[in-house]
Amino acid sequence: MTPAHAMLCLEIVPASRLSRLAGEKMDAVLGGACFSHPARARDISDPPFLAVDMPLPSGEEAVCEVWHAHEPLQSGRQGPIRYRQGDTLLFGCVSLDETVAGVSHGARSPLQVATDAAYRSIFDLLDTLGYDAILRFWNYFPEINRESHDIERYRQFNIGRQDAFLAHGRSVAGNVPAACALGSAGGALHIAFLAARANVIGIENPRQVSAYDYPSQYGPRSPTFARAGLVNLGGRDMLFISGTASIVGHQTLHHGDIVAQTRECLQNIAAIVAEANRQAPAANFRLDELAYKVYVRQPDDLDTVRREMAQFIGGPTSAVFLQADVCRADLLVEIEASGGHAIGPC
Ligand code: 3EB
Repeated sequence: MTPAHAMLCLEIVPASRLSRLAGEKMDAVLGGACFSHPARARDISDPPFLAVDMPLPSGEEAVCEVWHAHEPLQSGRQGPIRYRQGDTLLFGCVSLDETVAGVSHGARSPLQVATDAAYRSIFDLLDTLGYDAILRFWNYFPEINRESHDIERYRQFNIGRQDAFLAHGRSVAGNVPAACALGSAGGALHIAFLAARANVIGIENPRQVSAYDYPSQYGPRSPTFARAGLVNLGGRDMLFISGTASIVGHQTLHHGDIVAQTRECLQNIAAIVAEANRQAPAANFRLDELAYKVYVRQPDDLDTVRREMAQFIGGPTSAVFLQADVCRADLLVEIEASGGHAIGPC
């Protein structure tokens, strides 16, 4: 039986409308993230929202993704984390300034130190409050492809993240959380996360080597994320698909070809959806019923990506388009998606 209300609902709204959400409507908001360039001064701290410096296609207003929960909620803070929780769900976010985090830590770069500290704080919080399942991490920080301290910043991030997983006795392969990691236009290291008192299953993509098994040519530590997370909340199967790129096996395909990279991303998402449906046959996830977030490296490619997506997916879809650097210099586009929850208006 399908419940009358999904426990979780994702709504995309212009930032100007978020500030006007009040009272009862805001009570049901878990939190979210707003994207604009430059990042707006944060005018909302409860519920917890990230303010990420990330350009939109020209002319578009600042946009927010807003997670609503259909259960009573209360807000809190622990260390650097702002969060809002119900009996089942928790959304949290943390913004750490590398320049502060990185004071005199020897060989470890400021980004690695900040990432390690942020993830340890998150795991402390989830352990304290008893949320077993992490449905999704979103990671944003500037200059993701720049090299410093003799190593690319994305790789510094991967070391800090994996160290925090290990420090908390968490597995760094197999059943790990879904995630994305994108280069913002500036500002702090921002991490948002959605967790639940539930069981989440990590889904892998048969077309790709699992990221946690990437060979060392991509950095001294493999990235700690699964291709997707599958969870049942309130009787509904939900799927959180990680950032997905033009990678087959462990290699980037279609250098410099935005059309082919977009199609390869979508083939990968289709393969992940098929794998999720194999593990949860009743779910029947469909490409044209997912909510998408699309990160494009070069603004001039936005229209091409939009067109390829419409052609591949067909039907009406919810999609947010952003300009961001992707975590390998040769990747031009990355697409994430989720489904099974309600899609707004919530
Ligand atoms: C990839 O498949 C592309 O480090 O958390 C996608 C999703 C990517 C998540 C992460 C990185 C991450 O390797 C990059």
